[in-house]
Amino acid sequence: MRSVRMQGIERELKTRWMGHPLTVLDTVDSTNRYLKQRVSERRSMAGEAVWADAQTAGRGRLGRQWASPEGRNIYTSVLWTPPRERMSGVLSLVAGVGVVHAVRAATGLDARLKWPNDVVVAGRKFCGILVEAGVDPTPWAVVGIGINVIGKPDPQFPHATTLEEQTRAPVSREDLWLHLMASLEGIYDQWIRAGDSWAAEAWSQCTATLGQMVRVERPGAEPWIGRAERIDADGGLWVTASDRQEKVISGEVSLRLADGRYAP
Ligand code: BT5
Repeated sequence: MRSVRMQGIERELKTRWMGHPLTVLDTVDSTNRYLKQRVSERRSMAGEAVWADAQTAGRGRLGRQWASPEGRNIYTSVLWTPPRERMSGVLSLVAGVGVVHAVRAATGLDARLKWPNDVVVAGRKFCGILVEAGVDPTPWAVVGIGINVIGKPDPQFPHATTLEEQTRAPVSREDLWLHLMASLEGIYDQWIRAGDSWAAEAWSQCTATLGQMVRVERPGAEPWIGRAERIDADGGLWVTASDRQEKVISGEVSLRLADGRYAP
């Protein structure tokens, strides 16, 4: 059930546009699906958001699922309408930086980004980001963010954690959501002014991946190990070994540390 505070949370927002207007739901199949439908019905506006207390069909990338139990987490989607020339993998970087800054501000935890789009603390994933975008009728991006906040993580995901598990103290979902909207607005506006390479640099400042030896796993190909060197503004990751250098693209590969761990 949505809390009373969650229900009226839009009144507490200090943002100019991010998170307005907000729809708060007890349950929905997927907040991304819900917002995309509004886009397709031409009923949406930039900054519009949805926050559900539970999802029955929460989605990850490539058809994977996002576990979305009720009463404990954040499942939220926000609509962005960037200029056409800014539509690329950079959107996911911008969203990731926004989440990291919000979680650090709200909890003090050392949240970091694991390429391409996971947010981790102490090597465990507490947040996933799913950006779905298109240009019909005009450029749009639905930025979906799932954050494990309260209680223990689902034991079926060995790399998962929750913010409370990490802080060992209560964390307010509502405070965190307010931080999230403020942080996303600040990072988005700065990205529009400063450019895509600024976003890649901001991402690089809060990553757990760069500098690490990583194992690049591609379906049907031999895995190989190299150093994660840098990220391009389109989100591609340069990995270098003694005999090869490649830009790996999210969706094509999965990345683990060379020693098999999920993240540092
Ligand atoms: C993601 O996908 O990490 C993106 C997840 C985005 C979820 C949000 S919630 C609001 C919005 N509405 C939606 O329908 N989706 C977005 P991916 O990188 O594919 O990771 C998915 C994998 O993470 C799964 O295959 C599991 O292994 C693991 N996983 C699933 N649920 C998890 C959870 N609650 N916490 C940690 N790991 C989880």
